[in-house]
Amino acid sequence: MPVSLILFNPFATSHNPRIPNSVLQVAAAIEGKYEWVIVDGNKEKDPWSKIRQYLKTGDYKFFGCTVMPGPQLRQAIPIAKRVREEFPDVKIIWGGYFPSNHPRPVLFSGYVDVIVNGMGDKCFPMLLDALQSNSALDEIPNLIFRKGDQVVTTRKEEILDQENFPDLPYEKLNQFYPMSGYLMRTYLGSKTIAYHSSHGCPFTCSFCAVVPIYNARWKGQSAEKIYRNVKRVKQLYGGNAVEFHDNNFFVSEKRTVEFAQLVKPDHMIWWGEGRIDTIDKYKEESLKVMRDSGCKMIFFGAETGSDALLQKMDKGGTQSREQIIRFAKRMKDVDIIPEYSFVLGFPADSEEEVARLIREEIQFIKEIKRANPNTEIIIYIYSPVPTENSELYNEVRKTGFRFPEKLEDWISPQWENFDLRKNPLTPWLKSYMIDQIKNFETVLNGYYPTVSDVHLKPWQKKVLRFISTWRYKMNCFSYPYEIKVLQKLWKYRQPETEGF
Ligand code: B12
Repeated sequence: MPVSLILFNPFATSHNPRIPNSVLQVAAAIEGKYEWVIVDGNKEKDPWSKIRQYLKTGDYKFFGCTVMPGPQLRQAIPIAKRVREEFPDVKIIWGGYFPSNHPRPVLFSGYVDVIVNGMGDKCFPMLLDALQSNSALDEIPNLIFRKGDQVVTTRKEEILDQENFPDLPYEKLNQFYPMSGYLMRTYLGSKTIAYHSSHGCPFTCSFCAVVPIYNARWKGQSAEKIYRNVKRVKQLYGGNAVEFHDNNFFVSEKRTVEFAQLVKPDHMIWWGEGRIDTIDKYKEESLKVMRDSGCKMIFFGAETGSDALLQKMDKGGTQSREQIIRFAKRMKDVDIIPEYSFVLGFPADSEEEVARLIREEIQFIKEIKRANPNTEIIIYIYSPVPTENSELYNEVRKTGFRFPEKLEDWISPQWENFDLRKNPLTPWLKSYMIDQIKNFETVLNGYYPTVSDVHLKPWQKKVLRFISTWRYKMNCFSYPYEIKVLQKLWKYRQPETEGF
């Protein structure tokens, strides 16, 4: 009998669980060689009891878990710990952004044996073979593990060509959890498919967690492959819209246009994440083809209206304040909604300077809204990622900021907030500044409720706007309780935590 393993996707969201692409792609890589089962924490009330049932059969030798920072840790940590305690012979492997970026606390926890650092498609089957035969791991790429007190990081392999990767085993996932439960009702459609068509990003923004993993490399599937798979989900399970989960879907204009042309006859609305500077270089006809094919909204990291800060983030030179505003207008003309995300609360030389920058960003966001009121605004608070050698991260370290050294500390409420980029523990940000940002966000979302909240009725949006008008216009953001009460009552959707 082939050796079996459990792949675990810890709980990330109670609304709209997406197709668990991370574990599914890993499963595709070992299909035929190893038996696998999936446990999805988004779908199970008590995933541990399910995992335990599997392990008690004695058939499972490996436990693989994907982990992104934030609430996924809340299940990933205690469950890995229990696997170790009750089934000490089972090898525990973690992959995904969290362990790749924070290997030390993970490995020194004592309950994670090996980390897959970056793409797992090639190294994971090699790792399982090596663990099976008790052979050395040193020559296998993309791994991090411990030898005594030493942490060994093996050679990072070039980003893999995904064209010949096997297609994702949706049919098998469907046996564990019905695919219909993963096709979400969103602003884009009633059955939205989550598809991931590329890895990496060619840029090196110093605040971004993708950079340490992919080192400014990007590779994507061909338009034909993307279309074939999207069509497969449409035909098999009725998918009628697509949300591309790529870090940067739009790197290649040619690929984007080809995909748009292929998907146009299917009348599927689609969405993806891109860069302002990249898409600003697209030809007018390309934007038109995209819009006509169903591209209704694109997510962009606008980040800040300060050219100096853009420079510090390694995003200057190619993106500027002037361009951010001009591009919002350009998107209005082609009828694609730009979803702009901003990162507020960067470190500065003095407390006054940090506070001044926040005030300036608020006014900049209002300026964008004047240029194109349809622009959707997403606000994050800056939480550092360990991008070694970047000016920004060096500055952060000088303030005394340190990540937790003990894995369990990551699930304390403060650090969870840090991960959600809502209330980080960065020493330069004072609580009145966080209040200021959050209060502005409340008023902004009142005055301009997001179009992506499909449950909010038009009359509710009107009421929200009406009560927020005076605050928005007069820059009076403190204590916006009346707006908060309505947002809570009507379960206002915040793309920041529900989306990306
Ligand atoms: C889908 C998604 C979500 C979904 C959750 C999906 C789920 N698992 O249920 C939702 C929308 C809920 C979500 C929320 C958040 N997310 Co999120 N999310 C993503 C997204 C867009 C796609 C992940 C994915 O499916 N990738 C496709 C797979 C194929 O790629 P992969 O995960 O890299 O997997 C490969 C390797 O990493 C490795 N691997 C991964 N897991 C495993 C496991 C094993 C066992 C092995 C062997 C290998 C392995 O092998 C895989 C194949 O090569 C990524 C960005 C991205 N493009 O990856 C962000 C991303 C992971 N999210 C991120 C963040 C920060 C969040 C939030 C915490 C914050 C926020 N405000 O958005 C929230 C809260 C999460 C929570 N509630 O726990 C960040 C992490 C950054 C960081 N600091 O490390 C990312 C990278 C986005 C970004 N660019 O900033 N997210």
